[in-house]
Amino acid sequence: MDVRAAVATAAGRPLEVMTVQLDGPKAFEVLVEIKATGICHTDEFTLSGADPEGLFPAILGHEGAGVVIDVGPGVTSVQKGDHVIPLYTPECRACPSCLSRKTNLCTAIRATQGQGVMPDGTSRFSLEGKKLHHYMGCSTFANFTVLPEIAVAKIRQDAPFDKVCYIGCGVTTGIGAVLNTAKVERGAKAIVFGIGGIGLNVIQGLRLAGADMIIGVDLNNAKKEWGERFGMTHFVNPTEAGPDLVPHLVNMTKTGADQIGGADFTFDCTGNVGVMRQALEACHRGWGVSVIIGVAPSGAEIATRPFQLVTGRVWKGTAFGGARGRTDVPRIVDWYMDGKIEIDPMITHTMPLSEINAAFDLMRAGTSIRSVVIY
Ligand code: NAD
Ligand code: 022
Ligand code: ZN
Repeated sequence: MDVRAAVATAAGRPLEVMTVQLDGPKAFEVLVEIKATGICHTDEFTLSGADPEGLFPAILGHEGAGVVIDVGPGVTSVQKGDHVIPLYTPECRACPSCLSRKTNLCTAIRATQGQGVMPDGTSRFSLEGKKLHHYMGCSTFANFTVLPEIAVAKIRQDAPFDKVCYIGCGVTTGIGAVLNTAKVERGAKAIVFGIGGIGLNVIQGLRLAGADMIIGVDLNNAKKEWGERFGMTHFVNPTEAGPDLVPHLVNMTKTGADQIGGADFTFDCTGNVGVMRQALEACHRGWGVSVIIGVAPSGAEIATRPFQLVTGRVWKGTAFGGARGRTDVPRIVDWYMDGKIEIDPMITHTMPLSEINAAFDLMRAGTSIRSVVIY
């Protein structure tokens, strides 16, 4: 069938909106009509050419929501008409990782997903007979896409696509990092580095978990108001705190009986390795946990003195907020529909597919929190 897609033709080039061909779903695959998609940093990372694993030509996009139009042989967990969110981290419930209960990093289709093809090794997308690559197993920058059955979360029918698409990446990553990865407890003191599309969701996750002190750190003073809107209690701009940002943050967390100071939990939502070090070192001696969410440039390395870990600080990372997509994503959609979490104010821009390149410009300029393409 013919579908409308924004094609990444080559690294460093704008997306080209055009008609491409899509084959129907094969065994254990589903055809989904994408109704809305968010634009996220990883799409830009790949489009720019900075991603050494980036493949071209490809149909990018990994933060979507839509409707099942058709299912291939063997599909049992979803049917035509179901509303779904594509999952770049699938959940097969049968691989050693899924069965371990210790990680959300399902390995069932990992190799082919990284190669930009479906689990049978072929692509469903083509342009004039030439193959187009899938992206992160999702390819939501097309109004129809084909996904493995294990890579869709079935959600309730009354959830608005143009909002819940954000649960396909940013919302789940931020809230999941707090609840699944850090396991933040009531009364905790936390520091969030980088108050963007991810950091704001970490902040609302911390509010949900009942954290007492939520310090936000960002170079951009405009983020103070944004953070406060979602539960941030204190704001620090590193350029105003001087060279001693870490001692400054540690001081802020000192309370009467405890004069050591340091946060119970910190989160890097910048992808900057210098910030990752600050986040670890701003943790409380003996028990502070620092979670890396930001994706650093390819080849980057993190450093700290071993003393920091020997004295009980813990460094962790998280992918998709540690969420098991088919299990956890429908629950997060319910939380949104029940008013437990907010999404609407974070979607600062919407546009039709024809204007998708403007969404990348807004993201590069730091003007948007989230842009959403509505098909
Ligand atoms: P964003 O651009 O919306 O926000 C980043 C924020 O960090 C901005 O407000 C910026 O001003 C701030 N910042 C930059 N440098 C800083 C510094 N030195 N100190 C303090 N603040 C600084 O980006 P986002 O959408 O929130 O994404 C953040 C990161 O999370 C990206 O690296 C993205 O790739 C990553 N991410 C990871 C996962 C995962 O599963 N691990 C999922 C989604 C996104
Ligand atoms: C999403 N991300 C950043 C912004 N939006 C993002 C990028 C990478 C990962 C998670 C979120 C990630 C962390 C660990 C892995 N990935 C490896 C998972 C594994 O090996 O099992 C990751 C993922 C997908 C892809 C590449 C890397 C891909 O499909 N190409 C989850
Ligand atoms: Zn993303």
